[in-house]
Amino acid sequence: MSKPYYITTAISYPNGKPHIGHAYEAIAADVIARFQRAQGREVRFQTGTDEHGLKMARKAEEQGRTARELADEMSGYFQQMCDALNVSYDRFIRTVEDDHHRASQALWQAMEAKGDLYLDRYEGWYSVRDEAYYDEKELTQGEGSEKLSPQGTPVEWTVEESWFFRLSKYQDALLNLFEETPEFLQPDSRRNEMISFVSGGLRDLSISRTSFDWGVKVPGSDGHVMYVWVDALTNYLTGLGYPDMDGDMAKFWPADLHLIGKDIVRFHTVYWPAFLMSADLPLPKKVFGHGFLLNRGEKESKSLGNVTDPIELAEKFGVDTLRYFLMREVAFGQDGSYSPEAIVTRANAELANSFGNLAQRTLSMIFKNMDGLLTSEYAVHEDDVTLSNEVESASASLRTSFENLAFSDGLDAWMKGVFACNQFVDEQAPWTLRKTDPERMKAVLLTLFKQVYQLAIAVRPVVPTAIDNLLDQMGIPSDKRDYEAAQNIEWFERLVAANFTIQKPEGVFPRLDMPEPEAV
Ligand code: ME8
Repeated sequence: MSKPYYITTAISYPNGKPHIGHAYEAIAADVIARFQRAQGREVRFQTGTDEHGLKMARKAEEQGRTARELADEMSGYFQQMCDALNVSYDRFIRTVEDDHHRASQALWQAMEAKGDLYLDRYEGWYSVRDEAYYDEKELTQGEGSEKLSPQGTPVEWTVEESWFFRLSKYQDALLNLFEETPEFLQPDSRRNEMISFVSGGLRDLSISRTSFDWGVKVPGSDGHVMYVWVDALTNYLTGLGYPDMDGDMAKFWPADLHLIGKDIVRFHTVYWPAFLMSADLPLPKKVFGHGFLLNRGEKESKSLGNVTDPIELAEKFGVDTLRYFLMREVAFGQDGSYSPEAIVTRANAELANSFGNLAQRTLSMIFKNMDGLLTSEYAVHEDDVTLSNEVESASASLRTSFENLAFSDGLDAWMKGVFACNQFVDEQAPWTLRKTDPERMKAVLLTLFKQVYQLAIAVRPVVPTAIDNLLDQMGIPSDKRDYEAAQNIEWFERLVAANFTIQKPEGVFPRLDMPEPEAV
């Protein structure tokens, strides 16, 4: 049995509706989860919402309702988005849930038992938008007397009694971690940023607040709620039943991958491993900080009026199209840009005209010229072997790239396999063979059928609905849709030996119309 695999996304702040960045992260994590399942691994996949903290409390106050009401409404939109985008999570966690409060308090007590917590007074800068503390030296001057965080958000001077975590004690351990286990934090550029941040000196971290009560209560300390990032990070343990160390904790912890955006790398690779070391828990194997998605090169914001609802985008272009575009267009780890024209161009060129056309041509020729009936009794030609080697190598490259989270490279390799097949169709010209050498035509179509199957299995984690639709038409049993089945196709020979027929094919990747230019 291969090892279980645990993957998480960040949990989103439900202080508004989800945006395209949230969709991007959820889709990428889903592709990884499906890819690992296709490799035969038992996967646990968690996503959810991060509902406590001052940002939520203030937003609710602005709207004249309770934080819980705001959280209940908005969290629902995040879950709907995941469902609409076919995100195959095992748990959608909400930090207001009881088991999460228990897990956060247990982690707190473990850190306290280690002697890592003490009560003091916090005086310093806080950004509500980032829910983060900053040192004076990290700030820049905004307009007038306003000071800004490194993320460009306003900070406010905060003075209150607070519990502190001895973060400074973990400085050397963290530097060792970055140096000795480079795969812990990827991509490399982000690791360099964190090495320089930690080398600059770590101060102890204020981890409780007394000026509001929207959070997890600090055990045994009336009036204190936990700093929202302490409870937020703990969600990764809650979902596995922590503090119970048997069951899912034993099976899935440490996490294989925390997938997060580049703006929250500090929390996940400095604070989180320090909390875990303090509580004597193993560290996650990898944290990957992906880039940001921009709308035509610009950050989306309410003031620019360019905020896109990811569900509308999926409804307009198709869920699979959006998933494919996001994984294909952006080099994972770097920032990327999207626009309706770029989505349509990519989908038409690669999904509709290349792969979709290949599948449709192959299946309709089998349907029309062979009554949909495949058998395996044809002489194999050298060209057939060459093509299947090319496709095999494209699929193997996709798998290696996906293992390294290089989705765009993997899909590029996949397209090479698709091109090789389309070239084979043109060269072999089965429509001519139909008259000149019908036996060879059948052999060519059987070869193509097998390659379409291979290419479909390779890309299935990215475009699951369209591929399942195609595989249904091809008559591929549902338990033969993973990498293991695609690598060892003896079952296929048995299947075609017994009157194997395909259905009348229908295209699975429609050609999309180019959107009208928007009126300015
Ligand atoms: O940071 N492109 O929540 P969040 C790509 N609650 N990714 C983006 C993005 C964009 N334009 N904008 C945001 C939080 N993200 C915390 C996380 S985890 C214990 C707590 C990513 O709703 C962002 O980097 O602000 C993060 O990974 C996720 O979306 C949620 O962001």
